[in-house]
Amino acid sequence: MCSVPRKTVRSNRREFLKSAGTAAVASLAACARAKDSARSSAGARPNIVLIISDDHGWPDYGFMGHPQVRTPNLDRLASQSVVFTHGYVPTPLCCPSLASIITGRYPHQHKMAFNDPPMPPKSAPKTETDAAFRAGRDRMNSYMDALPTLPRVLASAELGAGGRAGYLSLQTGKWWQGHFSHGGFTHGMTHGDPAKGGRHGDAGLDIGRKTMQPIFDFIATAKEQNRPFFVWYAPMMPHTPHTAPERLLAKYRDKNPSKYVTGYWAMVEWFDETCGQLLDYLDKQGLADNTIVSYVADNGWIQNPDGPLSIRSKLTPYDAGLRTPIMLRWLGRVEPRKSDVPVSSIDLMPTLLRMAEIEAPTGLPGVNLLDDRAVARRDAVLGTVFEHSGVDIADPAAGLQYRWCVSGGWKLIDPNPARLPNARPELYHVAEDPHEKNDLAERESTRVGQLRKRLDAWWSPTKLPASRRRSER
Ligand SMILES: [Ca+2]
Repeated sequence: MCSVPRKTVRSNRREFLKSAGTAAVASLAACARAKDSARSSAGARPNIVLIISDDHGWPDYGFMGHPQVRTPNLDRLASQSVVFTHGYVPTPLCCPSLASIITGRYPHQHKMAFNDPPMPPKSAPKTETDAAFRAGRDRMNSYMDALPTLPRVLASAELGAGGRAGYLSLQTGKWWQGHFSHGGFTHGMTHGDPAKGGRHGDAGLDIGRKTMQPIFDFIATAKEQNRPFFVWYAPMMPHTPHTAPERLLAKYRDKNPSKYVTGYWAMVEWFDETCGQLLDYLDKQGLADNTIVSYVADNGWIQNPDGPLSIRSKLTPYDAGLRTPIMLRWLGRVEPRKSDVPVSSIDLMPTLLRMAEIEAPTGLPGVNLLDDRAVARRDAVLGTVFEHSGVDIADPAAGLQYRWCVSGGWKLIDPNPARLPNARPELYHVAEDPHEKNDLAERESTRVGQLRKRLDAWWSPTKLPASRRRSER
C-alpha cells in the first residue's frame, strides 16, 4: 500500500544495523530479508503486540524464579525473547506508567503524572460527573492529544515519496485518557464517556477477564486490509478484584495460608492463560514470525497477606513497585537472551520503532534496547513517584513525592521535602539487596550526594525549596 524508496530503506537499514548491536540481531541475511519485505509493501512491516500486565510483582513469574506462581505461557515467551530482568517503570502507578509507555516520555514531561485530576470536594454528588474534575480529565487528555504517541507514529510516520507506515492499532484494557482515539489508536474498546462510567478503561476492561475476541477480530481486519498492526493488550490483570476462576484458585489454596495471597497468585496464572491465547492465535494465523511481541508490567505489587491491598510496592519508591521484567520477541530475528542491566519502559517506544525501521520522534529520552552499547553506556535509570490524584494538573512537580535513581548497583530514593518534610533519603545496594531491606544512606552519605547530583542533572523541579536542598547536600 505504500512504497519505500530504496534510498530511504538503505539509510534506515544502515542506521538500524549501526545501533542494533550484533549480539541481538540474528543475522545479516535476516536483515536483508526484512529490507526486501519493507520495500515491497508496508503490509510486510512487523506487527507489534504489546502486553502490559497491571499490578504485577517482578518476582511473580516462573521464569523469574517464583516457587509457586505458574506462568507457563510467559515462561515460553521469555525463552524466545530478549529478557531484561531488571526493567523499571518510571513511576509506580497505572495512568502515568501507561502514559510513559505509549509516549516514551517521563511523567513530568508528558504531564499525565497522576491517576486522577484533583478530586472534587466530598460534597460533590459524583466524582466522574463533577464539572471541575471532568475539566481536569479533559486537560490530561489534551496532553495525550498533543504528543506523538506510539500508535500515532506507527500510523502516520512518513516513509518517503508520500508513503506512510500505515499501521492499524487497537486499544484494549486499561486506558485513562478518555476515548481510545486520544492515544492515536485507529481501533479500540474504551469509550471514555464519564456519563457512562468511563474512568480507566470502561468497556475495554472486558479484555482478558471476559474475552479475547476483540483482538482476534481486529487482527483479522488488519490482515484483510494487508496493513501492519499494533495491539495494546493491557488487561486489568492481575489487578484487583482478584476474581480468578475456581479451577485456578484450587491450585493455590494449600500453597499459602492467606486467601489474599493465593487469590493474587491465581490471578497471575489467569492473566498468563490469556497471554497464551493471544500467542497461540498468532501461531495459528501464521503471524508469529512477523510479529514483535513485547511485555512489561505497569507497576509492581506485593500482596498484603492480611487484606486485599498491597504493601510496600505500588505507589511507593521501592523496587517492588517499580521493577518489572521487560521482554522483546521477534522470532528468527532477535536472539533470545537474558540481561540484568537496568533498563526502563521509557525505552520501549524507541526500541519498537527502530525494530519497525520507523524514525522515532525527536526528544525521546529512552534508548534502543537492542543496541547493547547504548544500554551499557547509560549511567542511570531514573524515575519519580507522584501523588495518586492531581495536585496541579499543569505542574507535575507540585505533586512530586520522590525522585529515584538506579546507578552502578545502587539506588537512591530522594524525597521531596515540600511534600514529605519528615522523610529522609534512602540508599540501597539493590544489586545485592533486591528487596531493599538495608538502608545505607547514613553510612554512604557521599554516595547519596553523588546520586542526588545525578538526579538534579536529570530533573530538578523548581518547587523543591532551595534552602532545604542545599542543607541536605
Ligand atoms: Ca497498575
